[in-house]
Parts: sequence; structure tokens; C-alpha cells
Amino acid sequence: MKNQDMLLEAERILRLNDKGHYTVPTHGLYPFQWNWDSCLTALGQFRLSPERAWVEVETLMAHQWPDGMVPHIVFHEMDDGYFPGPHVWQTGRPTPTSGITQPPVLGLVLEQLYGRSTDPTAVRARCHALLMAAVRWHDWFYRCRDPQGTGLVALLHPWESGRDNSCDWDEALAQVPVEGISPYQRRDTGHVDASQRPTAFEYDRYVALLECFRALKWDNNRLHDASPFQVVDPGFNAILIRSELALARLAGILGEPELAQRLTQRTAHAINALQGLWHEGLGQYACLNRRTGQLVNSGSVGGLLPLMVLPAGHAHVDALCQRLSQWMDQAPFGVCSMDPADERFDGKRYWRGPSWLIVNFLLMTGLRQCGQPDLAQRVMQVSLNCIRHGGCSEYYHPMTGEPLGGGTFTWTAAMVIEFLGMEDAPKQNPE
Ligand code: 9WN
Repeated sequence: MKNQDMLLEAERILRLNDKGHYTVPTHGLYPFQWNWDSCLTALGQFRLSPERAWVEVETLMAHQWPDGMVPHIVFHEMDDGYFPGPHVWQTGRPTPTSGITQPPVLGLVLEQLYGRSTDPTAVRARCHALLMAAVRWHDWFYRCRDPQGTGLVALLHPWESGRDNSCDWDEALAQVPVEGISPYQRRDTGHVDASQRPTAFEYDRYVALLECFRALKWDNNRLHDASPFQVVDPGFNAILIRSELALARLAGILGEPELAQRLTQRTAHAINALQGLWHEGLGQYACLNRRTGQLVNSGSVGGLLPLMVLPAGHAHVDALCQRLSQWMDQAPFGVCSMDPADERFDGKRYWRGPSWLIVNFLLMTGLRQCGQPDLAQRVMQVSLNCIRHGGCSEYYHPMTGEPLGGGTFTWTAAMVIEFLGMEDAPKQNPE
């Protein structure tokens, strides 16, 4: 497939999944607005229509909770094809939403949208409004998900990570009690083969956590300490820090010098704290189970994402790049979401092996800023290989390139547009 054909196909998918003021990840499997999907989608949309991109993130932020949390799903229209729907969450919001959050990529996206604007004065006010909303979200993270002020926030549900069934959660998830959960019927396996989705064991625990938080009336002042699942993920924290660095720069540009300083100080504290998640045995960062105080022996792609915040020359950059290169030597179709040498690696099952273009994009962002342009280029190349081979799917088998999960997938299409729009996009079609 030529670059031009990939671009046309990606544009077609963005139009197909466009509901006017928000985009669904794909029809059927995910019929609502998802938080980090929308933000990353805005990057691709911007190259087609800047106005449409701003609207995408404005729609999401219009559903921010009064306490600052930005929910992971906004249920704009009812649809029975997804479980758990609004009647399960029962969050009591005017437009129903879920009650948990997702990786805060908004900050890094906002900086891009503003920086790419041909007339920054025209978008200054709306960017400022979004900046302040994003800061309220980040403040919520540090207030409600890091009550002890460690510098690192905890996830209370695997869905918050965006990497739902990653091996990183296995140990902590196994400790979640499931006695007494309500009976439920999954919908995802009606759309996608069960071998590519989380297991029943995992879904029971996803539901148990949801019901635990629902019983606490979604009071974020209580959820952290009450949750049987508290995991500090290096990937999630790296995204938060990377976005906060972007918000600090934006605050400086948009006339908020004191805010810029406050955010810069907080990122310095967080980057420092992140070093406590270095796992010497794995040679990468790893999760901390906050309930046990132990580092988790699980080498997933989340532990490579700190590349997004490490300065060039940092002692861990070389080790992470070496690990990434080794994984890529074994996988011509992207970056594995789990160390391919780990016995739990499963090239088909969702976040336990497959390659995801949005993660590849985040890694590229990091590789470029920490002085690794060649590796960044390689990540882009293998990402585009997935598209040439299998179209815009949700995720891909990293060894065979088999397209997996949902089809005609929005954020994958957005990443294609983003990659092909980058100055150093590969000009040659290798086929
Ligand atoms: C739960 C929409 C979302 C992504 C997540 C991905 C998947 C949902 C699910 O789909 O999660 O949020 O039901 O499986 O894991 O990253 O945002 O594309």
C-alpha cells in the first residue's frame, strides 16, 4: 500500500467514526467517547481540520467532573453493545460517564495543537481554557491518587492504565476480592474473538473494583485508600509528567508564569520519584504495588515509556533503548506490549503482547526528545508496516502483523496521519 493510499484510508476512517463533536474508537465494540482515544485522535484530525481537533478535546473536557477528574468514557448516546454501560457505573453525571480516568495525554496534545496553529492568537482563549481544565485534572491526580505526596500517582483500576490486561496488573489484580459481585454479561466477546480479549478471571475483577467504588459513591476522597488495587505504573506516570511539562511550557506562553513555575517544580519532584521504579533485574522501569510496597517483576512496554521524560544522556536511556531494540529484533510489526521473552507473552491477547500504534507514537515522542532519532524512525517504520499489511486495526500481532481486535480503528488511523505528516516520514514505499 502506498503512503497516499494509507492516508486516504485513514481519513476515511476518521470520517466514518466521527459523530460530529466527538469520535467513537470504532462502531460496535466501543460506541462512546473514550478519553485518551479522543486526545490522540485530535492529533490526526488537526492535519485535516484544526477546528475539528479542538472540538474533539473540548467535548471531552466539557464532561470533566467538579473535582477535576476527567472520566475515561463519556456515554453521549445509549448503546447496549458495550458492557459496562452507564447503568452499571451509576455516576450520577448529567451526561452519563464512567467513574475512573485514563492516561492524561491531553497536555502533550494541547501543546501540539497550539504549536501547529497558523494563527495562535485566534486559538489563544480556547487553548487557555483547556490548559486550565487540564491543570485541574493534574491537580486532581496528585491530590486524590497520591495522597501521601510521594510524587507518583496510583491507578485504582486496570482500565485507567489504558493497557487493560497487561501482565503488570496480574499480581495486584489477583488480590481483588470478587465475592458477591453482580452477574453480568460481557459484550466485547460478541464483537471480537475471545482469544484476543481479557479473560473471565480479569473481567470479574474489573467488575468487582467498579462495584467497590460505586458503593463508595465515587467519592474520590475515599477511593484511593479503600481500593484493593493500587498500582503505581511507570508508563502512566511518565505520560502524566510528559503532559505536565507541556502544560508548564504552555502556561509560560499563555501568560501564566506562576503556574508554569508550579508545574515545573512538580515535574522535577515526579521525575525524581520515578527513579524509584527502576528494576535492576529487568533493566527497565516496573510497577510498584502500593498495597504491598513491592516492585512488580513484570517487563512490559509501560516500563519503557519513561523515555518520554528522561533527558538525553540520562543513565537509563541506553538501557531502555537496548531493551527496545532487542524486542524489535524479534518483531517486524511494532513494539511488543510485553517482553517477548516473558513466558506470559501472548502475541494475540490485547495488552499482553500485541503492538499498538499509539504506544509506538508515545515511544517515538520520547526517543526523539532523548536523542535517539534513528530508533524513533525504526519505530515509525514498523508501525507503518502494520498498516500496509493489515489496515487500520485496533492492534497487531507483533511477529506476523495479523490485524487484531476492532477494525477501522480511529486512533490507529489518526496515528497514520500523524506519522505520515512528520517531516521525516519514510518517503519510499518498501513494497
Ligand atoms: C475499556 C477504547 C479503549 C482504549 C483502551 C483499551 C480498550 C476498554 C475496553 O478500549 O479499553 O476502557 O472495554 O476494552 O484497552 O486503551 O482506550 O479504544
